[in-house]
Parts: sequence; C-alpha cells; structure tokens
Amino acid sequence: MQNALITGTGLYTPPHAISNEELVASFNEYIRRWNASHADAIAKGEVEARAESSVEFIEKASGIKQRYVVDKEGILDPERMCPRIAPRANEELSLMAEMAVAAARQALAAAGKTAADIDGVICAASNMPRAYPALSIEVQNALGIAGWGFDMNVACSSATFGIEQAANAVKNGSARAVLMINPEICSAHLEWRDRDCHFIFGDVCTAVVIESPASATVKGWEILGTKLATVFSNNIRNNAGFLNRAEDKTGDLRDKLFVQEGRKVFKEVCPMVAEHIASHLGSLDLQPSSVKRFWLHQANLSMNQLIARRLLERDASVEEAPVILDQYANTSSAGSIIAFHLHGNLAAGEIGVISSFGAGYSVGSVVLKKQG
Ligand code: CO8
Repeated sequence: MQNALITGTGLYTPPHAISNEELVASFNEYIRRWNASHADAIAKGEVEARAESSVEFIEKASGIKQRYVVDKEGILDPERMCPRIAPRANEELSLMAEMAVAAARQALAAAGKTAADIDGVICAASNMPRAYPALSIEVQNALGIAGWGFDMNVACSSATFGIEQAANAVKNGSARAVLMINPEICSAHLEWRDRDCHFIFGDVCTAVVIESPASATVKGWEILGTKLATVFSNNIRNNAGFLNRAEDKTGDLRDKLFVQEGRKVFKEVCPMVAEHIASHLGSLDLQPSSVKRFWLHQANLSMNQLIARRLLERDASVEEAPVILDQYANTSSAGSIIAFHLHGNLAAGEIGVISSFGAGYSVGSVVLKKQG
C-alpha cells in the first residue's frame, strides 16, 4: 500500500490583531470597574479584590505577544469582553465556513487541485458553531465538492487526528484526495475576564490537502506514519453542551467556557509528547536527531522548548522547532499546521514531524519526508 501525501496547505488569518498591551489595558480597566463596583463587599471581606494582568507576565509565562481575532472591539470593550459576531441566516455561508473556504482555496491551489479532484472534507477543530448540519458539509457544498464530509473534535490535537483519518481514506482507496480543515474561533469560547487564561488564544483557520501519489501533480510531503494517543484528564475542560439547557443550572456558568489547570497541563503533557514522538520515530527506524524540523502545537513557548530539548538532548534552534505562537497565540488545532504552512520548506529527502497535543489529554504525530 502506498503512503499518502500532503500536497498543499492554506492559512486564513483574521484581519484584527490584539497586542498584549491592548489586551492588558482593556482587562485592567475591566478589573478596576469590577473592584469599584464591589468596593463595599471587598471592604467587608465578603469578596476578594481582583488582580490586574500584566504584559510582562504574559510574555514570560507563554511567549505570546499578540493574537488575531475575528472581532477586536467586542473583546476589548470592558463592558463586554467577548467578540461581537453578527448572526447569519441559514441561507448565508457561516463565519467558520467562510474562514475554512478561504484557507481551503489556498490549500487546493498549492496542491494544484480543483473541487472535482477532492472526494472528502474533514473538519477537525476544537469547537463547532452548531450541532448540525456538519460544518464540513457546508464547506463541501460551498466549494462544490462531491463525496462526503464529517466533523471531528479532539481539541488542540484535532489536525493530526484529522490527517490520519484522511491518510487512511486515501490509502484504502475510498478517496483520491481529502481536504482537512481547522477553523478555530477560540475567542468565542474563551473567558476574556479571567486573568489566568485571557491571553492564551487566537482565531485562525488552516487547511491541508492529503492525496494519493497516483493523483498528485506537485511534489509534496510523503506521510511516513501517523500515531495518535489519548489519556483522560479533566485538566482542560469546557462543559458547554446540549444538556446545559436540561440541567437548569443557574449562577456561575464559568465552566461553560475554556477552563484549565495550566501548571498541571504543562507538567503532565510535555513528557507525554516527547515520549510519544520518540516512540513514533523509533517505530519508523528514525531518531529525533535525524529530524530536520518539528512543527509542534503552539500553546506555550517553554513547553515547546522543553519537548524539543527532551527529544534532541540539547536546545532546539528556531529553525528546528519554529515558533508562531508569538504572533498567533494558541490557535488550538491550527497551531502546528500554521508552523508547517509557514516553515515547511525542507529539502528533498528531509524528515519533519507535525505534532499536536492538548485537551483529552490527546497527542498526535505525523512523520513526513519531503519529496524530491
Ligand atoms: N498577569 C499577571 N499575573 C498572573 C496572570 C496574569 N495574566 N495570570 C496568572 N498570574 C499569576 C498567578 O496568579 C500566579 O500567582 P501566584 O504565584 O501568586 O499564585 C502566578 O502568576 C503564576 O501563575 P501560573 O502558575 O498560572 O503561571 P504559569 O507559569 O503556569 O503559566 C500558563 C500559566 C501560561 C497558562 C502555563 O501554565 C501554560 O501555558 N500551561 C500549558 C497550558 C496548555 O498548553 N494548555 C493547552 C490548552 S489548549 C487545548 O487543549 C485546546 C482547548 C480548546 C481551545 C480552547 C479555546 C478557548
């Protein structure tokens, strides 16, 4: 059975960037207003005054300098702290589908493909705009692709899990080529009022074309192997779901947005990812030292440095483990694909690894060889 290829990638970046300075100024204004409006209760010791955020902390703790978002004003408005997204009629293309179509068109062009060459669409992302119809089917329809589409969610790891499903479909002959898309509007499931996480996420969409060598018309990357793993953890969780309405829960709804135990995640996920990648490479008779580039999930700079150090037994250069989270922040499933899209320029025969990790816990790796 021949290996599947990645022959094209695409990236849609929203038009608005928020710097750490802008973010912290708006957050701290919100905190000042909150503390002022709770001054009596704070004075009586009934509630604690809330602490301000800081640009220095954000950059030191995460490496993030800015993030792109679909709406800036709503997020930075201290009275709102949430993106403002106009509802669209069912007959209109949804916002996430629009982002996906933009990224997909780039990926198709890079692969030298038209809609007629694609047999399936996989939408792999950490949140969907609705329960059904599947977003992938909306994108399939917008692009004029025959065949099938389905959505899947493995949080930050969705893209590598999606690539494996696409590669399997190509290898078993059920599709000539598959479009795998990762639309992420993280800004809408992030609590921008929470100092612990308000700086972490951004919005973006990536797209990847996976196809059979028989149909490929451009030199791409051969998928030497994929490896997926999950281990249950409550340390990254979002309880929003269709049962919320039936639960009649009122009061604190904080758990209906992203919540995490960041320190625990850091400590538990880094070794898991390093071991996962090393064992995947080992199963392909490869060593970490023979890998030219690691396109790692982009959640935290220190995390990526630690994972690369564990693998290489020395510090990795930015050429070996490219960083895009300084500009994009954590874009969930799209992060490792942005790094691959922007820094995929390997020479023929060179090896690279895409790896994503996050909620679940989940970790996925895709080992690639650049074609000559
Ligand atoms: N400004 C100033 N000080 C702050 C701030 C702030 N904004 N936030 C916290 N502090 C304070 C804390 O209160 C604490 O003070 P003290 O020591 O007095 O208690 C101190 O700074 C240190 O706080 P932390 O221990 O929380 O800081 P860390 O050094 O651990 O850094 C991070 C926090 C950056 C969150 C770090 O732990 C991290 O990046 N961990 C890994 C997280 C990760 O990778 N998570 C993956 C989640 S993404 C995923 O799986 C997909 C989810 C789906 C997408 C969701 C979209 C919304």
